[in-house]
Amino acid sequence: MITERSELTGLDLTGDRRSAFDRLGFLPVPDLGLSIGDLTEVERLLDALFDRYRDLPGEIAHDRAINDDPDVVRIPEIVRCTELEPRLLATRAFHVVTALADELLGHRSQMVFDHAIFKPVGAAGATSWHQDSAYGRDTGLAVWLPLQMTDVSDGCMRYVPFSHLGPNHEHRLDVTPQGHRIWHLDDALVDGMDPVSVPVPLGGANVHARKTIHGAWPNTGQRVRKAWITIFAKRPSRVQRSIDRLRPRRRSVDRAGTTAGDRATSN
Ligand SMILES: O=C(O)CCC(=O)C(=O)O
Repeated sequence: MITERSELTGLDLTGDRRSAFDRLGFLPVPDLGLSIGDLTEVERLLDALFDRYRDLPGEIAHDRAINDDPDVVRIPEIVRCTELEPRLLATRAFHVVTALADELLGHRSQMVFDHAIFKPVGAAGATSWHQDSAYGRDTGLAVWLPLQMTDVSDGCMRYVPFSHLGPNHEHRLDVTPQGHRIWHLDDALVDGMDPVSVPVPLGGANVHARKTIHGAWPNTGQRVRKAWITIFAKRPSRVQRSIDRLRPRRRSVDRAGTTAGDRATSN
């Protein structure tokens, strides 16, 4: 396995999963206890959404790459998959990732956003470096669940260890030819921060905190790199939920929990 740093060497993954996650800002979970059938169930539902990719509105289905060729989609993304396909919420995979989020947040969690990125074969696009906090709230976490074994050549995730303990960096904004807004950090800045690549075996996942700097390699492999990403925040208390219900409703809330007017709507 090729990695930029010899994988997680030198990083302390000891202790319970929550303390390792709090320390590093991300956590590889090599085995979620899911069966092939559990993963296939998610894949079947997401495949059906990606079959509709070209028919879905641009706010929902778009290319995350800066790409001038409308015939080639380099980093196809569909956001709010669970709203389009609520059966995802009934999958065993969803229950397992929710339990993982509860464990790592040390609190009952709720999913606040989800999206899927299916990187095609032969149209390699790297997911640019960013902190999810560039899109809104800086607390909570994302569970990155690939639907196949994912090595560097398939387009695995990359993280900067401990970056969740540092600042919210100023991001640059790119607007794709289709009008999709992408906040990103310069490669040169992040390359100097000693990032690590984190391949995932089939049935595993990676989790990262919203302030953790991350990106993903392009898919240069032989199969579509499919990943379902669910974003969780601590579930507010019953009292807080009642107060929230009394507040005037915000018109549209993005994956980060900020209103559409605050910032872009995509990680
Ligand atoms: O799946 C990918 O390529 C990147 C995912 C990511 O960066 C994110 O969910 O914020």
